[in-house]
Amino acid sequence: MGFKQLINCEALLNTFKNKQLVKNSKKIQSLLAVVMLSGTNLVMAQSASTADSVTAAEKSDMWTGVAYYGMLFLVACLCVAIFGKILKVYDLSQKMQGKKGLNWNNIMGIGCILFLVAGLAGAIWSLTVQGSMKLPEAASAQGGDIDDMFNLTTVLTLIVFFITQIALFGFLFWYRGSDKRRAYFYPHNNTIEKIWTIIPAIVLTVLVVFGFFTWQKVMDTTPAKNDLNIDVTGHQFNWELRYPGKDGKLGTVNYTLYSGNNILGIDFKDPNSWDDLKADTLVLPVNHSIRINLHAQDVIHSFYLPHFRVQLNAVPGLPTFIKFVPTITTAEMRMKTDNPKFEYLLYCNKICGTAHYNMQRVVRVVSEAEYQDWIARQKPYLTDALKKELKLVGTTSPVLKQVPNRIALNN
Ligand SMILES: [Cu+2]
Repeated sequence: MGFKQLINCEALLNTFKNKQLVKNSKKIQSLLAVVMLSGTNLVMAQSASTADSVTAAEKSDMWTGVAYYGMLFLVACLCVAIFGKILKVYDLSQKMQGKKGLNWNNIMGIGCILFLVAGLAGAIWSLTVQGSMKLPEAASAQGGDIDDMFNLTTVLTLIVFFITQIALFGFLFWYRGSDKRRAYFYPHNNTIEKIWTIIPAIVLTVLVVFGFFTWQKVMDTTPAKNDLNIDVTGHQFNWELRYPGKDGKLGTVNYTLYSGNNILGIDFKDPNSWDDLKADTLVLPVNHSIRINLHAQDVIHSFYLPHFRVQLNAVPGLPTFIKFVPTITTAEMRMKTDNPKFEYLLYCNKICGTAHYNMQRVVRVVSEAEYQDWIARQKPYLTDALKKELKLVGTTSPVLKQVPNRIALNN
């Protein structure tokens, strides 16, 4: 073989390879995606395992990630495929020997029943195992209504789920293909049409009406005389809590007044703001109507109190309000949950940035007397540093009343 021929041969081989590559490129790309996904998962698992605090139990848990279940699924698919091929080979060999082959209709019918049993067992397992991890009893008055609605919807959907799944796979088994019977042509039945239109219509109407009244009750934020107004401001990545002072009124806020010392932009021209208090914990008196005024300073956050079944978005430039009545104190909930360290928590329920997961505050529900004792110990927003910034050093309360003109400088 001459040199030229060798070159030609190699070129031909390359063209062939390229064609094959183009053909297989989609397969290769999908395979690569799967490998990368598993790779990322493993890397993340490894980085978690390098942390000092990771215990042996947590290390074993790292394998039960996406890759583990993905692989398990692939292995299960492979087993089913191999079992199917074995049956097919057995079937062909029987036919080659002139014997009657396998009855595939029976095999598929039994497969459907096995799928039904496995699926229902999985659903019951999920309900009992995951279901037992649900939140404790609702700690607010309207939380009970929301739970009732949730439970009613769950029960109704479960009934429909069990009936339809058993009917679907049961019919696939009972009426599987057979030489002994012919399919019956049954195109229309008015009675059946009426039943499966009227029953869901009634059930859905009940759910919608129930939901409508519950929504009205939960979202009624009309201010009332005995409301405890608390300002909650979300920013990346914390919640700021502002309580009214002795006057029971919160001063107005204006974002243009924001400064390093006045992080809420409180308008100190408003006398109501002078005794506003800063708090680290959201302390709430039990059985007292709480009205939360929500603000956000950068992106949308979400004020989320899962134990009270309360959630509302905090939107920049749009104050939002929510009212609720806490009914179970932290001490009572510690007894109920048999957990002496139990704390209610305020979370952010909008993925608002990198440290979103850590945007939490402890919420403590206490008796009225404990609340009064706690609020008396909180520090005002109008700190010495702020007075200095607003040129109020040395001023006493009566002088402070002349503040408006002097603070005009700040605007
Ligand atoms: Cu947030």
